Amino acid sequence: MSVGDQYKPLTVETVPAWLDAHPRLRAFVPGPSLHVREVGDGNLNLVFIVRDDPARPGIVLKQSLPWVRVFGEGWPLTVERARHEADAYEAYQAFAGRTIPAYHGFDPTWYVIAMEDLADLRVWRGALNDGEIHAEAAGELGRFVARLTFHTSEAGLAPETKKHQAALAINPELCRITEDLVLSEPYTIHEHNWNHPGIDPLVAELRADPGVLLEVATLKHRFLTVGEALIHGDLHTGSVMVGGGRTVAMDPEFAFYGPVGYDLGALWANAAIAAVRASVLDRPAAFREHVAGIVPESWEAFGAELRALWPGRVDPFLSEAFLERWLRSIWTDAVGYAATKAIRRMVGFAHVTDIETLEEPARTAAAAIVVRCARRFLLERPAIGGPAALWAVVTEEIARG
Ligand code: SR1
Ligand code: MG
Repeated sequence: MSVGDQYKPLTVETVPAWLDAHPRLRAFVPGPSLHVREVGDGNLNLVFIVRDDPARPGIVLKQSLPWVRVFGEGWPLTVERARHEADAYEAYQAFAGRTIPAYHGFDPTWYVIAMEDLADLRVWRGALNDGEIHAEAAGELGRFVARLTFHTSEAGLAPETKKHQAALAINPELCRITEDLVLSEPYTIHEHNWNHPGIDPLVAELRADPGVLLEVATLKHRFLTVGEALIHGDLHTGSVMVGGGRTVAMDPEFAFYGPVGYDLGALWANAAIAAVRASVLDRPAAFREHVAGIVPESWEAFGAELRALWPGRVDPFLSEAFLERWLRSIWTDAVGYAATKAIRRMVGFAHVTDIETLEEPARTAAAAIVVRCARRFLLERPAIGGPAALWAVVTEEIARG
């Protein structure tokens, strides 16, 4: 979809006039002069923090560009992703409470979403990179995924309603990014891919392993065909903000009706990556235990919340026993997607600061450990029955160095 004539990328200079033309949003920052900072550090969009007093929260404006920000105009990407993000926030508002930013509206001409300025919070990836402990984050995210699982699936919606919601939420261009960048390209020779030369042999082995390729094809097929709930679609630690006891999931521009395990897998891949970083940096034991708790705490909170919500399901035929079976299926998916989300960050287009800010030789050593963990997640999935077994793989591979 091309942008209209009135669309222009905002700049720190043009944001004040844009806000003046949006009085309802300007009311969040009523002072006479505005301080605007562009703080987008993701791969795709512009993000502005706007304040009338630099010391007090104001408003955040996020605008999609008609291309991939980190690549440039040579990689076009639909601006409609902002609409998908806005729609996801609207849907999540009904049950997510303060685990999403307060959502203030969407401008469909400029593809701008307005939301809460999460002033005292920081991106969880950066906090983990710095060795900060945010004890509540994993549990909050597990509960958030459980709530979206319940309230946007046939558990919480009449089947007709769910089908209409799913139709409105189709997000083919953003899904295609995932299908390509996460679930295909890393396993092929592709110009988007890169890795540290020290892991070339591991990468070659991965790409030549029929068992790996079959698992990834299966996961890709499930991503293409399974529409369980309105998943976030990109729930890595860079899509989460933490601070002051609050945990906020943001950036749901990849949201669509997909497999729930994809969201948990995204979180767990990044927990494994954070654990490997913590190990090569020899972080204190308390921090390493905190990171080791992310998978069990999120999984337990997810299961507990979904079980607590289940008596309120709209279709009693979806029994308690069915829920237990569904939880097993979500677990199995999540382990597989954790593998693919970890591998894409070591081998594919978009890498992560957890690893890339390490000095050599730690950087290459860390990437190798992550790839070995992820390969085992894929191949040993049937034997990885719970968080302890999953984390045992991480611990063993870290110990191998
Ligand atoms: C083109 S880079 C795309 C990646 O950035 C987002 O954060 C998603 O993870 C996506 O795969
Ligand atoms: Mg993002």
